[in-house]
Amino acid sequence: MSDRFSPTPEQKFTFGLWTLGNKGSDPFGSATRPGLSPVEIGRMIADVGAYGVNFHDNDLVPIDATPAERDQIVRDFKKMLEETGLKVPMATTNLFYDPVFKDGAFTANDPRVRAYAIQKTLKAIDLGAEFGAGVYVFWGGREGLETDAAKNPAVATQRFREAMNFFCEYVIDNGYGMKLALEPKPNEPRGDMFLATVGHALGFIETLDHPEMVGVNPEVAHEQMAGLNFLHGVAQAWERGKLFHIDLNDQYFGRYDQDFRFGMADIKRAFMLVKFLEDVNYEGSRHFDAHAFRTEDYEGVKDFARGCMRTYMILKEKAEQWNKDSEIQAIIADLNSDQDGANALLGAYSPEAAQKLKAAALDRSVIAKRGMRYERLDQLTMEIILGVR
Ligand code: GCO
Ligand code: MN
Ligand code: MN
Repeated sequence: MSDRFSPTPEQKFTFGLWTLGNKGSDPFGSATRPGLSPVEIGRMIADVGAYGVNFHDNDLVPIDATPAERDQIVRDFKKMLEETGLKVPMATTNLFYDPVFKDGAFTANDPRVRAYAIQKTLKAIDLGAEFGAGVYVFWGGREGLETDAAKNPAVATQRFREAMNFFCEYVIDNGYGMKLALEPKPNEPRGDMFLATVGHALGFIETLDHPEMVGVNPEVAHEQMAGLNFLHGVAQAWERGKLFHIDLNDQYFGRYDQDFRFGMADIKRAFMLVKFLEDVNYEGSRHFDAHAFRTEDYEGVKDFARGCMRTYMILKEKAEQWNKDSEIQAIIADLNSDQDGANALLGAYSPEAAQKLKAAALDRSVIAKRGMRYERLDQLTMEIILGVR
């Protein structure tokens, strides 16, 4: 059944092979769903109406594949892409699963591990380029520690920087035209991970040799795990042209890494996020980095995937309603109105501007008496979300 909440290509909804292909295993139990081949997962992603599929190198090509096996897998996957029309907007490296990465990849203490991690990533970048991926994601899954005795975090930052500089030059050298996106996460699987939040990553990027090539891939759950306001990180990245990609899912604070269906846990935050992305015309992929409950079979996995996109589309419509709501807009206009011409006192510094500002009559007790009407604004927002307005 297709209706006005069905996925559209403009939204660039994507799923990773590892998301719909998730077999339901967790630290306490084994898989509850049979494994599928990359081609089968790709077909399922196309089936639910998504725009594209992303992968880690080893989601597609097993870590121990021979060159001949690799080539056959790549051919089969390309055929599936042609048949389904799916795109591959993003690719990434698995630098967390194999035991060699138990102490990290680019920030591991053993230089052999660092060299292997960079080697693996170079090959994975080639693989991504072969599929036309425009964004290459770096999630430092094992970049961290359990004890601060293990590593000097300043040295870890330097090692991370050296690796990212290497990849930028490699991408330039090969004319791949890719953008690189760092995906921060505060913890899990490591006790603490480096570049823990969007803010850490944005600060780090400015220290690279090619900051213009590197942005972020923020994930809802990762900021919410840390108790942060995800939208604020997203907005700060977007405002500097650094929002290259986004991982949508959901998460309750104070829990394990849940990877829930988008919008499931905190509908109001999901609404404000969709509103932001649509209001600013965010043009990147809307990637769902989540997976179905362990209780589901593959029909349930499809319900999960359709649910992610459908909730997004519903919230998009509600955001349009919010933007057109005359009472809401009147409150917003009033909140930002230039009471007593104070706008003229603001702006860039000059000696004159400073003089004028120092001389201005700004009566703080009068100003402080004003009610802001945020209670009404929030209730109106709630009523739109709840569907009664
Ligand atoms: C996680 C991460 C990963 C990454 C993926 C892409 O919490 O496990 O979100 O799913 O997004 O590895 O690099
Ligand atoms: Mn995650
Ligand atoms: Mn992610």
